[in-house]
Amino acid sequence: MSLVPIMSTAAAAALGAVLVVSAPASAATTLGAAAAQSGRYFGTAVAAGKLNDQTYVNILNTEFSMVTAENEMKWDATEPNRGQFNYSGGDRVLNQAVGNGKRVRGHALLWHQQEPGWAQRLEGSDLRQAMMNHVTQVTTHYRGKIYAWDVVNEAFADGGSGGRRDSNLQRTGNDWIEAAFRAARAADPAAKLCYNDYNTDSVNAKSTGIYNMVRDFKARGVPIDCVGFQSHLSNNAPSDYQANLQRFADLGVEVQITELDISGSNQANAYGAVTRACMAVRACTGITVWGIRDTDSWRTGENPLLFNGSGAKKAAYTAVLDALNAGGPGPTTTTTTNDPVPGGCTASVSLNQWDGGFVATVEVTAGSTALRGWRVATTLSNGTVTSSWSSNRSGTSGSVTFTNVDYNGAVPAGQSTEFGFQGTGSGSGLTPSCTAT
Ligand code: 9MR
Repeated sequence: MSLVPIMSTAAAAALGAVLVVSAPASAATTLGAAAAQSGRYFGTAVAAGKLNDQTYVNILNTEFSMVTAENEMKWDATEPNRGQFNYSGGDRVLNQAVGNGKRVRGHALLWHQQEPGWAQRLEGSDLRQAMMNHVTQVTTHYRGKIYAWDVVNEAFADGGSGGRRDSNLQRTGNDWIEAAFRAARAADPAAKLCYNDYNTDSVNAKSTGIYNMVRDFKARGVPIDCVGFQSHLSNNAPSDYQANLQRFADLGVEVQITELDISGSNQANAYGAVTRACMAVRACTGITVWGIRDTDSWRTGENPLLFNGSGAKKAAYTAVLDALNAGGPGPTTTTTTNDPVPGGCTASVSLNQWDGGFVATVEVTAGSTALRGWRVATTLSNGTVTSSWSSNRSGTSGSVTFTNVDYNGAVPAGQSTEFGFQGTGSGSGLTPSCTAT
């Protein structure tokens, strides 16, 4: 038998007790603000062609803190002819987002669908060369502007094999995925690099195949930072949805829900469950829905989104907002398999600027856990680095990244180390961001 103590509000007040029966008064009223309370983002896919639709843009600007171009950064859009790049649609989506204080997920560098016709006709080493050039060119164009890239999209087969999908990309050799990640890292060291796929929302043969690839990449030092779970769902989130996210997180990568949409009469509950699962996994850094209104969805007639065709909030919206407001442990920075670094790090800069040149000194401070290594990403818009010290550097202007050298990677919890650089032009506007490695 169990005893359930029951006390009236009046009795509780008489005893000086405080009853909290509803969400905190500070509950946020938009998806982006609610997600930000735990250090996460809430995003949506955006179609450039809808940026003239006032209802669409109002919801976009009010509710979302991250944007993915629905089609405009794909291979067919960005390189319609070999070696001729067109960034008009992608830039439009990016500039609208950045201009309204949002960040951008890049989608997608290599995918067997939406290859331009000329690439579909290539095979072998010629195709491999074109693939790597594409990755390098596009990540260079967007260097320093992208929060995370879907470097490779949908490369694993459906069904029980757990293996790779056949495609002309795959036939260039099994190492095409790691080659793409390395090329992307070299061109934009500040962007997180993700593998993205669908039907991976539970522990199944396909997600396990990807899990094994990520584990192998981490073991061999292939630069992968995150795994995207598209989560095109019907009626329910799988019962092991959270456990599946967590097993990837335990490999030392971030996890992101990248293309969420859910059809069916249990939609609101399922949206709530997916959101709560992300909130319960520290390394789940954010959620993106694949469109704003039901009428914007690729799943015509299924009404799988958070706003109806008139732009009104649905029950699913409230379920998501409540789950975001309920909180959860904040996301971590990139962690390693056996030695997580949940404390992270911060970086601050002090600048000595004169007419035509500058010296910047950067202080790296460990969080609540000792650092074993660090990476500091900066954007230098109007200057050029001529030399640097106490760090390894990649880049001279635009996106410039510094990593520790062997003698200053280890920093005790709460303590600091310094590095610096000097250059010509202006060093103003530096906002360094630190990642524990
Ligand atoms: O939503 C996109 C739709 O407008 C395109 O016609 C389609 C082309 O294949 O791609 C859709 O987005 C896909 C995304 O890029 C990758 N995962 C599956 C998405 C839905 O098909």
